[in-house]
Formats: sequence, structure tokens, C-alpha cells
Amino acid sequence: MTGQRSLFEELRGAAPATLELRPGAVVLRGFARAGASALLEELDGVCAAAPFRHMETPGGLRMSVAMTNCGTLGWISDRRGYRYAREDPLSGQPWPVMPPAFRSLASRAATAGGYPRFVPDACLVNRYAPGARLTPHQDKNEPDLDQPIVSVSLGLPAVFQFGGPRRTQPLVRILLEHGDTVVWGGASRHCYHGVLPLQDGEHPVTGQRRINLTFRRAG
Ligand code: MD6
Ligand code: FE
Repeated sequence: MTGQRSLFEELRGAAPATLELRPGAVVLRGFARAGASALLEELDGVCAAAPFRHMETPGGLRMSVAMTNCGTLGWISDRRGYRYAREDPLSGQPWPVMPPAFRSLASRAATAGGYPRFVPDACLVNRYAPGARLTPHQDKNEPDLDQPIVSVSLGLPAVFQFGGPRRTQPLVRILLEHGDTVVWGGASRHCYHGVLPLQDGEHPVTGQRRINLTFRRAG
């Protein structure tokens, strides 16, 4: 282990475990780190049935982030718009069942973040290769906006941008690392957010990729 690596570990251990971004939005540092390998193993099964693909935006652009879903509902984008669908448009089949380990991690994180009765029915899986990014957007395709979103970061670190409910409000930047989990709802539910282009790197668990799982109540 290099000196720098152990300094990272030490500083990470010293950082506050919970960071409030705005009222209703918290980062739980490392919340999913211990269970990460189990989540990624389950993800292999999900991807065997519903492979990652680059969806098209309503404006006709290919998204740089590759996506898939599990759960009763999956988030999709195409020329007709953004929405949730019960079937994977690639196969015409229902999305893979959400693995119990996913569901339980999301519920535990929501409870830790102040939302004790969260039961997700949709998990969107985002995969970033170097250069992939997500431009600032609001999440508002879900019918019950009292339900939070739980977002789990795995693999390479990414710079997350987080702003206010209007596009013109300034964005703060935070680094999300392997296992970091963001829970947000309430007053933050409509805040703009995005991910800056992923930097090159090599992560011991995911290689040259970042994986993000976002759990929602979409039905
Ligand atoms: C990502 N996340 O971290 C993209 N949306 O890859 C999101 O767009 C997101 O992390 C709503 C709530 C939490 C999120
Ligand atoms: Fe989002």
C-alpha cells in the first residue's frame, strides 16, 4: 500500500459520515461500500437479461451514459420522450426482478437519510466510461414526489453537480466515490443535478467504469 493510499484512507475515515447538501438531501459516505461486491454480482445477472444500451434523447442525441433497469418499472428515453415502462423495449420482456439485496440496501439508506418507509419499484442503472457525462437535469417523471430517490455510486469516482430548483441557480460540486450513497427528497426533490465527464482511471472492483444505481418509487 502506498503512502498516498493510506493517507486517502485516513482522511476518508476522518470525513463526516453524513453530509447535508441541502435540506432533504444527504450524502451517506461509504454507506454501500461493504455490500458493493454483492451488488455488482447481482448486477451481472440483471445485465445478462437486460444489457446496457445507449438510449436516445427526445431530441435525437445518443446518451453517453449506458443504461439498464431492474424492478417493475424501468426509466427509458427515446424520440417520444422520457418515461417509465414495464417492459424493456429491446426484448419486449418485463425488466429483470430487482434483487432483494438492492431493495434492502435502498430501504436502509432511505431510513438512514430520514425517509423510513421507502420501498423502491424501479432501479435505473447508469454506466459511465471515461468521458461519459450527464447534463444537469431534474428528476420529475415520478408520480409521488414525497418519495425520495436513493442513489448509489460504485467504482470510479465522479464529480456530481448539485444546484437548486431552477436551472439558473449555481451548482456545487461534490466527489462521489465507491459506496457513497445520496438520499434526497422533500425540498430537494426538484433540484437540478448532473455528472461531469468521467475521468480516466482504474478501479479495483469495476475497472474503467463508474456504476450508479438510482432507486425510485415510480408507480
Ligand atoms: C448519477 N444520478 O449519479 C446520476 N438523479 O450517475 C442522477 O441523475 C440522480 O444521483 C436523482 C437523484 C439522485 C441521482
Ligand atoms: Fe437524476
